Amino acid sequence: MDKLKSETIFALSTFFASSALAVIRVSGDKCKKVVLTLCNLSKVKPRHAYFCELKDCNGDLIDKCILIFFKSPNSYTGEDLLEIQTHGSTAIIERILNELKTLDGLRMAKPGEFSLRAFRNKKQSAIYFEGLNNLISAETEKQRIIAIKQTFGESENLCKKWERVLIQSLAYVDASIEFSEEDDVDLVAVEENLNKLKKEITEHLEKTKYITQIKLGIKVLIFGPPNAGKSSLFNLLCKEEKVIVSPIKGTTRDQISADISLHGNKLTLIDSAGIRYSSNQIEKKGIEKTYESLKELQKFILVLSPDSFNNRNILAINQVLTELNKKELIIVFNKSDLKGSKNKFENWNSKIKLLKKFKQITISCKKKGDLNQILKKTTDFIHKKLINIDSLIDDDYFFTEKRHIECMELILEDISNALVNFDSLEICADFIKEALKKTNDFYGKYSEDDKLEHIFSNFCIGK
Ligand SMILES: Nc1nc2c(ncn2[C@@H]2O[C@H](COP(=O)(O)OP(=O)(O)OP(=O)(O)O)[C@@H](O)[C@H]2O)c(=O)[nH]1
Ligand SMILES: [Mg+2]
Repeated sequence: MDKLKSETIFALSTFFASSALAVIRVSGDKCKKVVLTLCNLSKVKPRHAYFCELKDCNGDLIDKCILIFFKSPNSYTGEDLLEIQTHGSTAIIERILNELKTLDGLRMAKPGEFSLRAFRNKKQSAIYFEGLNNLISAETEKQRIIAIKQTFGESENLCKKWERVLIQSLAYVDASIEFSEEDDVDLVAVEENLNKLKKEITEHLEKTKYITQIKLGIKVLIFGPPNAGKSSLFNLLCKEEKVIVSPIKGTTRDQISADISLHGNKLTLIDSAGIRYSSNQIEKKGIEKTYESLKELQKFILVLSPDSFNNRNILAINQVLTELNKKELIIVFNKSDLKGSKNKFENWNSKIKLLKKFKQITISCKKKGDLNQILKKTTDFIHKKLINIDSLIDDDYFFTEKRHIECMELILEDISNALVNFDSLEICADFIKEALKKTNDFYGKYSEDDKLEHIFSNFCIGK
């Protein structure tokens, strides 16, 4: 800890690319030395913008910059902090970073290290910094709204509300233990409040689990009869010829997956072996995998084509749809360029009544013309009808991290134990105390060092 404190760190806080401006941050005791060495200023007033020359150790001009000094503890990190705003060329940035590296006692910051130092200096809670990290990486309006709640207090207020219920419950239980002769303490209300709290935290836990899973990537299986164009659609969405496409039925034998970004959402797209009876051992295994994924996953794209309309395929697809229950599915009618395709698509719909339950789109992966347009039409459709995460996020989302899930699970366990032991008030009180300790974990108050480093290592460098 002391060693960390004695080291002054620096990093580029803006993007490493050509832009109008770049901001380099320096944090630690050596800030004033940097000001003197690079800018030849022997004194700097805190929170004043200085327009000055930035020179290397030979006295050659690197760039002119704006320099702002924040004196400890009134800075982002709580340490002396320097912000150097220069022109944003990669050459200038690199030159300054190299110059800083040569100064004694200075080193490049690790990802999230500025925030970690701020946290250690008790500037803000862990939820605040996690929110800030989410705010920086927010790609959609809903993500920004959740991040704002975390950064500017709403999520923390919710934890504090939970904390208050626990403190109050503990006070009543303690009072009841101490004054066991008297009937004044309303234990029924305490039990009711604890039950309400359990219900509320459980709801937040479920939502958070859902949202974190989505953040990691939504798995979408492309399935359908052989030769319908599943791999062609997969390649179209990946924007590259990732997998083999051929007129031979059973070309795809194993599952192949690729991560793609669809309207800012991470998707793991899986191409699969076409569903049919096959005597080929390898293909058979591939088809088994398709069936397993149909059981495991939640979101699917069914690809059908005019030339795959036959009794065998109708039977197989009908069976799959019957077993899908409430899972989410969209249908892509592919090969619309083939003659008579419209009739064949109608035939699919009339032979398998269940198909009409699902949203459908007609495309051609091979149509001559603007593939970009087809891609846009298809991705818009997938986003709207299968993926649209933003529509799943209501105003009631406050948490996003795996760490938050762990905290909530532990608190819930203690509350459940407290409730189970409501007849033995001493034991009940102990569990409420435990739950209270764990609410502190939400703010990161009692987190061990390595746990903290883990939280902050997800941040970008320079934050
Ligand atoms: N006319 C036409 N042909 C297409 C279209 N999409 C794919 N094809 C062709 O249909 C054949 C099968 O395409 P694939 O993408 O390999 O089909 P698949 O469903 O992955 O087939 P398997 O892996 O064998 O199950 C290939 O010859 C493709 O070029 C389309 O929109 N129109
Ligand atoms: Mg294929």
